[in-house]
Amino acid sequence: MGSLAAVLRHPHDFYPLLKLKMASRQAEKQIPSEPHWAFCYSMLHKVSRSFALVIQQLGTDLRNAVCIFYLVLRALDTVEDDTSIPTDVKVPILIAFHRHVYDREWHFSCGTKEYKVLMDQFHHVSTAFLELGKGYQDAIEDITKRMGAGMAKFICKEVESIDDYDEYCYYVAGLVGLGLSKLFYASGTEDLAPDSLSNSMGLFLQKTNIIRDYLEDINEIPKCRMFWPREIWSKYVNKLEDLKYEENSDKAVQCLNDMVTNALMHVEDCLKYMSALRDHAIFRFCAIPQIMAIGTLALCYNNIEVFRGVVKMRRGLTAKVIDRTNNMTDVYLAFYDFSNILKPKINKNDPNATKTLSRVEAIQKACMDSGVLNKRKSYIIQSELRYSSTMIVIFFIILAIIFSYLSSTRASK
Ligand code: D61
Ligand code: MG
Repeated sequence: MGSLAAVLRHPHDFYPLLKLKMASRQAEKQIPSEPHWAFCYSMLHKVSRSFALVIQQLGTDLRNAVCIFYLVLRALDTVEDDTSIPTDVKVPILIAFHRHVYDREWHFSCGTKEYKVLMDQFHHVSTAFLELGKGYQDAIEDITKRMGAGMAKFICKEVESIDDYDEYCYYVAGLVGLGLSKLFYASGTEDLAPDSLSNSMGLFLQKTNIIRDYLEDINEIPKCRMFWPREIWSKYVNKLEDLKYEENSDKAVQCLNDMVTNALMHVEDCLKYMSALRDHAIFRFCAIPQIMAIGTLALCYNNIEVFRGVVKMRRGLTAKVIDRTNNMTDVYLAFYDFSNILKPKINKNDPNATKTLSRVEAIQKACMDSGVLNKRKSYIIQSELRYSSTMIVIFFIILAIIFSYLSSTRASK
């Protein structure tokens, strides 16, 4: 019923949503027959709401490697995220995780729901890992080792400075970017991207998650998790959790805007990274999550709801992004449009207004300088207007038909 209401409110979402639904049905049908690969792909669909579909569209070899890369790191992250595991148990597991992937007997039960299934049946993941090419295995092992060590370091350490924040995000997401670039290179279709650009791809996604998930992380049971750096929040409140109390609403929004401005720093690097990609499937795999991130930041900026519940892009808009992201022109248009949504939300009394505005303008300039912006009008906003006016016309035609039908049946009675 909720989705019917959503489609009625945004009728232009209907077609992309239908297409997305059919694509995910298709993906579910394509699950391989060998039990370990079947487990890995069905797990991927269960644990990764956003990445499964774009991973599914990669060529077979690279797809298998990225799928296992994802599941290995998701399992490592399940250990990191489980706040009920005592530190002295958790740290050695994180540090040795890169060796466990070679051991079909190894497993460690933790996490909940689908994550628990992934952990309990991890032998399927290690079996599949052992079937990958040596180049893929080495890249996955190397990143898992470095990420595990980084996570272990931050188990006993809080995110104090902005440098700590960047360092933590490097371990949990920047390294994924480095690893993916290596896998793309190993697949023979792409050049090896510079580490700093690969890192920015991960940082932009991770920081967006950390901003959006404030409430979920602070309310984590039995122990809250804190990723917002003290160097930023201490300018606004005495304790990070104070941001969620209604009496601090003004300060909370200012702090949130500071965090969004910080995340926007990575955009130019991300555009540069994506503009160097050649393969269409790899391009979409990289670009769709990035567009979702800038869309989420535009939605979160100056939005008190981040401290009250979940702020997410509506499913229809997500479906539209998946449907329409095919080349760099689409990416520039999307980044331009979403920064245009954010721009009018900047309040000149916000302590970081000037900084945020100059960030947004720098992003818009990068999109402009690509020279593709005037070729096509718009990505999200204009098409919504165009579609909705068409829909209003169709709506009235249908209404007229129903009305004339009803009046003719009444007349014949
Ligand atoms: C191109 C395309 C995709 C990219 C990329 C470049 C560069 C980096 C990334 C994806 C990684 C972005 C991570 C952002 C989401 N954050 C998390 O999931 C947090 O966990 C971090 C540690 C595990 C990372 C697992 C991962 C994620 C995405 C992948 C991947 C591996 C492998 C291949 C493709 C994508 C977060 O998780 C909790 C949650 O958000 O639910 C956390 O614990 O902080
Ligand atoms: Mg984590």
